[in-house]
Amino acid sequence: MNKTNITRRSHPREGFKLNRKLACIISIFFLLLSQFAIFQIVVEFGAAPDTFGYTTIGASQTSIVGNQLRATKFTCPKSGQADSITVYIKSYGYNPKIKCAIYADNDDYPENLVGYTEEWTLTSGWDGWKTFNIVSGGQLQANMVYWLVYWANNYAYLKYDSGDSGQHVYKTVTYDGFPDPFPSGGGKKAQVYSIYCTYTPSADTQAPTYSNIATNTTLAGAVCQFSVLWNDNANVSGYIFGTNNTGTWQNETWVAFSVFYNSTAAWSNVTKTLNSTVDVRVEWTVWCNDTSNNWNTTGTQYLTTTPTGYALNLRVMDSDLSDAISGALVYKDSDVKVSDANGWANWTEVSGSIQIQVKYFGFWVNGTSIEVTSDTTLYLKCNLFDIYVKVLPNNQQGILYQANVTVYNASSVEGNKIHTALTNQSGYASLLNLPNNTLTFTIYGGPDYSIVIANVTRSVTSDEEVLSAIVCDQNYADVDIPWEIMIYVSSQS
Ligand SMILES: [Ca+2]
Ligand SMILES: [Ca+2]
Repeated sequence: MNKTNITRRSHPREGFKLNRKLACIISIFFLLLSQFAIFQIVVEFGAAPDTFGYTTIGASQTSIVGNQLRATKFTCPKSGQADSITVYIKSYGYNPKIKCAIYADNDDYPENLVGYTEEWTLTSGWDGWKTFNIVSGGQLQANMVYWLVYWANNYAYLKYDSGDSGQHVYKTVTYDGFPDPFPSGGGKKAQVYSIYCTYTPSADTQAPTYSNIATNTTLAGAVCQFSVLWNDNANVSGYIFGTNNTGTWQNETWVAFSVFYNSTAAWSNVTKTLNSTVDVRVEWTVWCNDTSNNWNTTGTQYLTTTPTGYALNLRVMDSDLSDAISGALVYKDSDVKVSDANGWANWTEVSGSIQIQVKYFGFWVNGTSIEVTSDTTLYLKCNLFDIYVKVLPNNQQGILYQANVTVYNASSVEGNKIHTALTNQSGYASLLNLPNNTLTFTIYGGPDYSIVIANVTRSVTSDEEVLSAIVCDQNYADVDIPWEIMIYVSSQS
């Protein structure tokens, strides 16, 4: 960054006050105009001179030999026309001819001559600022780097302070007409000299531009933010928001931007509660002016209000979708319902992204993310599997017929019971819809669940799975088992 001291001759606040008055007038216009009216309001502001350069009298001074170009680098913030160059000069006892110039920058070195001033002869005893009027050229571009150049044909003192590296360039050239381009090979110093340019900024005729037009909801009755990002070549000033959200078109009063996105841009963010009726076309428009009161508009934007939610009907099913599962815990985000006798868990007023999870006997058997944008019915295919398991007597000879095989999610107590089944004539028990986990299989030696003849765990991992056989080796000798088939069936072994 160059060390730059910019003096503002007009305070931006003055523009704001003026804009507020204008806003009142403009608002009345808007109330009278229909939303379809085309309008343009142009107000000319007198362009006040501005400066760029170093307007401070430097603490140090140095005698500058004649016939040497002395250039100091600055950035001009706005486009405009240079009026003059002002330098702090102190007499060294000579009366040199002096003039100034502006050079464009090329890679941190002065290059093309942009403009130059009248010539003046230093008077004896001079010690102060001297303004040289531009007599040729002087067109300036916003945010461009320029070199302000002092040139004399004999000694005088100049004032300076320490500056940025390479901010000052000196080059010996015999005093004459300004060279164009600036001769190469000059020396560099980290100094900033007391020299500045006074210029008249160009009138701003460019209207603001817009982007990022957005609304953050369409739900009827919801609080909605209407957003537009406005940008300008100079700066944005304020905006007017209009909408038919209430049923009739209404333009609000002009609002000055108070928080800026950057030095030339700001968001017009307006919050409204949307019309509570579904399927209403809500139209809206934003108008924005810049600090020179150039206007632009988004034109008519619109959204259509949507229902606040939808029906969400979930049916808990087993892995092959053949059985509906009742008694499962169905989570819709943190909200939970128990699936009914036909496996259903139903909600209303649902919208947006939903996380669904199903828990069955303490085990997660489904996890699904969905986006609800209309009435939705889903069958949840859960990890619930049908399995077969063979039950063998203690001697592993023959089979057990009508043995009670009961499956628990943990210890063998009634509250943990998932399913129960009796073995068939081949010694197999068929158990439906077990969660895919390690479960407890308990085989009882009587209908009252009083005598345990086997208690093992088996892992259920897939549908139609045949688990490893269970050998009933507990309390077996003590039990009178009426259903044991002692006939040895070779084909079953
Ligand atoms: Ca503008
Ligand atoms: Ca099944």
